[in-house]
Parts: sequence; C-alpha cells; structure tokens
Amino acid sequence: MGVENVAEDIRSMKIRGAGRIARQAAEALMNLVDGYEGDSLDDLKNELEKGREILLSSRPTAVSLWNGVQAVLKGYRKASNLDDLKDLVKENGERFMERSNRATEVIGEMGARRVNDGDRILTHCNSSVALSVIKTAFREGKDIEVFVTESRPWRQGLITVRELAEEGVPVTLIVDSAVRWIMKDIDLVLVGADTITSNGAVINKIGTSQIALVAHEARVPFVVCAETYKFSPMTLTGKPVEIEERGSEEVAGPGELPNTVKVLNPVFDATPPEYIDYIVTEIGLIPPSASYEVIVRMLGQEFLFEYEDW
Ligand code: RI2
Repeated sequence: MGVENVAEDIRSMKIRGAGRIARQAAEALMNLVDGYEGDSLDDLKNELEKGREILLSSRPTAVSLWNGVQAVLKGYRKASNLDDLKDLVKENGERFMERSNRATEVIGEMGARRVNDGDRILTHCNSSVALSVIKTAFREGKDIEVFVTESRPWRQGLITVRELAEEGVPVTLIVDSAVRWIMKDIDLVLVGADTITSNGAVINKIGTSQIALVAHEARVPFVVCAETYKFSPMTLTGKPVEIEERGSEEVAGPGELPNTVKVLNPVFDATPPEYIDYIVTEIGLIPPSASYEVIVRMLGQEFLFEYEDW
C-alpha cells in the first residue's frame, strides 16, 4: 500500500494499535522506494520527506509511529546515490520490522514469567503486546482467566475477547464502568502503551488511568507491556504528548442528542508512574523511573537531533 492510503487507514482507524501503525508506516516507506521509477536522488529524498510528513500527520499521540518512521529513514539524507538510498531504506525498514516482531515475542515470554497459575487478569482495549503475554502464559499451560473492558467508544475490547476466545482462553467482557466492581477478583492488570514519557508516565487508551487508580487502591499489580520504541524521545526535550481528540459521532450517533449538547472524545490518558508496578520491554522488566535510561540508550540523542521536529 502507498503512503497516502496507509495514512488514511491509520487516520480512520482501519489500521490501529500503536505497534501496528508503526509497522505499516514503515512498510509504506519501503514500498515508496521500491516503486520509485525516477532517476533523481533528490527527488526520491523529497518524496520520502513528503511521505514522512503525511504519515506523521495521520495520528498525533502514539510515538511508535514517529519512532518507526525515523528508524526507516535513519541516515537517508547522507545517501549519495539512488541505489544506496533505496538499499538503506529497505534495510532500515526490515531491521525495524524484525525488531518490532521479535520484541512482541520476547515481551510475551518475559511477561508470562510473572503470570501465576490461577491468575485472573484484567486488560483494557486491544494491545497486541499485552495479548502476547497472556497468550504465552496460556500456551505454557497456566490456568488463567481474562476480563476485558469494552473500551468505548470504538469497543476494541471486542477484538480482544474474540482473539482470546479463538485461542481457547477463558474470557469475560465487562463494560468500562465495571472495573472497580471486578477489581476485587483480579490478580494482575496488563495493558499496552501508545507512548511512555521520560518520567515514566504511560499514555494509553482512555480509561487506562482510572484502571490504574482502582488497581492501586486494591493493591493489584498494574503492569504495562511495551516495546522500547513506545518511549518518547521528544518528552526528554520538554515536548508535551498531544492527546488525540476524535469526532463526536464516535460517541453518539446523528440525532441522538439535542444540538446544544457538546461531546468530548479524548482517545488517550496519562497514567502517572506511581501507579505502575513495572513495564515489560524487550530489554527487560523495568520500573517506570528507568524510562529516561531507555530513551537515551535505545533511541539515542543523535537519533533525536537528526530531525528538526523533536
Ligand atoms: P499495541 C492502541 O491504540 C491501544 O491504546 C493499545 O493499548 C495501544 O494502541 C498499544 O497497542 P489505538 O490505535 O501496540 O487503538 O500493544 O487507538 O498493539
């Protein structure tokens, strides 16, 4: 798929999930160089720059998209001939895809070590990384049960329950407002992340912070499952994370409300680090306070300063 189509599908949430949008954006840039039939190095560089901007403007919150795009374009400005530029983008892209897929597996394995036989797990929305932990634990023979929030307004919880049911995992769907009611029966909360800031706050699907608060009150471990490219280099430089707000039609259909009623539809919220027990990444289980280290070590300052929009 081309850059424009991928960006449109990300915007309309046909392609969703922080990891998936990063991988599809990476693939779109690889396809762009693959399909380039011109013979001008500068022209292809311009096309890549345009493609980058189009992809990054599709959704504002998940830093995985920014990190994925940067990983694919790393060093492209220095390429001195067309073939080198094409090879660089393809190699970068393949490395990122491999890293992303492998990270999901590794997080599954490491996270599953902390899942105990008999655990009742609560998860929110639809995170492929949190699901990797759950499925790995189940495949290892652990007797687990999973409770899934509906996750209004998009109801991605329904994707999660279907995925788990297919796997044979005992699973129960609950409405978002039932979280505090169910928490007394929960042993572990597992969620994904769209962005993790340098101070260890986790930006994830709206409602995540309420779940964290309730888990904290009930002394239930609250665990985030996220690859290192969900950590935001920009937050090191003081840039706030933009929380996406989507249209009112996602919350209430046409004619359902008097036209004087306003609807607010924020898509994500921030869970402060003090409510997070640990973050499972592909480089280990870390406390939220180690987020600064992850950003500096894994993403690096040079990487950050290669672009103007950090
Ligand atoms: P993985 C999703 O965002 C959810 O907030 C989910 O928790 C997060 O991405 C991480 O998903 P959206 O695209 O990368 O549904 O773990 O708005 O799949």
